[in-house]
Formats: sequence, structure tokens, C-alpha cells
Amino acid sequence: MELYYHNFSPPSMGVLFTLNQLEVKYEPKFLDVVVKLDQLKEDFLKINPLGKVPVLKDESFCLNESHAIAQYVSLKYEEDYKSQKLYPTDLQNQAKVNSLMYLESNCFSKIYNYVHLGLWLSDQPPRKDRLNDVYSSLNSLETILERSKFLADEHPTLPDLFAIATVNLLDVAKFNDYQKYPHLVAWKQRMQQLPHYEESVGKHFRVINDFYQSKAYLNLPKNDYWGIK
Ligand SMILES: N[C@@H](CCC(=O)N[C@@H](CS)C(=O)NCC(=O)O)C(=O)O
Repeated sequence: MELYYHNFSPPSMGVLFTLNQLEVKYEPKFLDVVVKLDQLKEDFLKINPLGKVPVLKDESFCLNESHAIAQYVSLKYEEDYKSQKLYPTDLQNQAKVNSLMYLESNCFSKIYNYVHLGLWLSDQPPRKDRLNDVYSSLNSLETILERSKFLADEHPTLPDLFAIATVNLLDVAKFNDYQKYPHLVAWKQRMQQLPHYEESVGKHFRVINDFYQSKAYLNLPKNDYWGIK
């Protein structure tokens, strides 16, 4: 199994976290979507015509959309006997996890639109006009986390593995208004203690933060695709 990913991509991190928590063997395939624009090359478009990462290639089967990939690998590899599953197989618990996966996907779009790539690649501030969407996402997550330790249950499930990368994006934009979100803050700390957090998410965010703080984006070659001047 091969996973095409980029280390700046939160959806890629959600899949990496899933594969690592499941302790599934896979071949990571870094795709340079920023400088070389490998996602637009013919070979990759055969794998994902949408030109996005992450993509899972399992022999001749190719799957894009990070949440669907995580569901596929969990259904394929998560042992039946496990009691605290990332992706439960009974109908109602699985439906609950799915519901939170959809919510997470929505939060990702809102938070990503606030942080936006211009900030990472061309020295622009976060989009203040989109701040209300950030608060609306954090309110939803806080409301859920007031009722359980993790998003769908008392143990981590798939949406937690995605939401932590989504919420970490806010650190890059130096958002730190967490006063109204004590349960979310406590959940973030619990997530950071998971055995595979560091290799799947933590180390990538350190690279992203260093990249941004050091203004390394100013040294990127000119690139019309991402609007890098
Ligand atoms: N909904 C998709 C989002 C995929 C996506 O937007 N990937 C970005 C990286 S986070 C990408 O590949 N961008 C390259 C491009 O747009 O050219 C998922 O969850 O997999």
C-alpha cells in the first residue's frame, strides 16, 4: 500500500495518524505539491484526476478524500477483537463516527479558509473576515467535548485523528483565544499524548511553524499556481 501525501497537509496527517495508530505497513510517497507541482503531472493525475493529496494506492485500487481513506484502511485492517476501535463496525457507533467525520470536514474547510495558503506561502495575514467561522467550528467541537472525552466516544476514534491537525492549523496563524474552550484545550493535550501523535502530526507542525516563523516562504521560487511572487 502506498500513501501519497504532503507534510503540510492536515488531511494527509489525519490519514498518516490513522495508519500509524493501526500499525499498518505502508510506503509513504511524498508529493511536492508546492514547488514542483507534482499533483498536476500526468502520472499523478492517473492516480487522482483531482490533483490532490492524500491518495491511497492499494495495488490497482486508488482512493482519494482523506476521511474515506481512513475509513477504508480501518475497515480493512482494524482487528475485530479490539474493544476501543478507531472505526467501530456496529451500525450506530459507526454512524456516530461518520457524523463527526462530516462535521470535522466542515471545520477543516472553515479553519483552512481563515489560515489560508497565502499566509504560508506569500506573507499575508490570516483572513480576519473569516474569524466567525473559526469560532463557530470551535463552539461545535467544545459542545461535543463537554459531553465526552473524545469526539465520538470516551476513547479516540477517526474524527479525533483528523480534528487535531485541523485545530493545530490555528497555531500557525497565532490564534490563541481559547478562553471559552476549556474542554477543547484538555482534549488537545490528550491527543498529543497518543503514541503516534508525534510522528503523524506533531513533527509536521513543527516544520510548518518553523517554515512560517523563519519566513522561508519568501525564498520559494516564483509560482503562479500558488500566487508566489
Ligand atoms: N477534501 C480533501 C482535501 C484534499 C486537499 O485539498 N489537499 C490539498 C492539500 S491539504 C492539496 O492536495 N492541494 C494541492 C492543490 O490544490 O493543488 C481531503 O480531505 O482529502
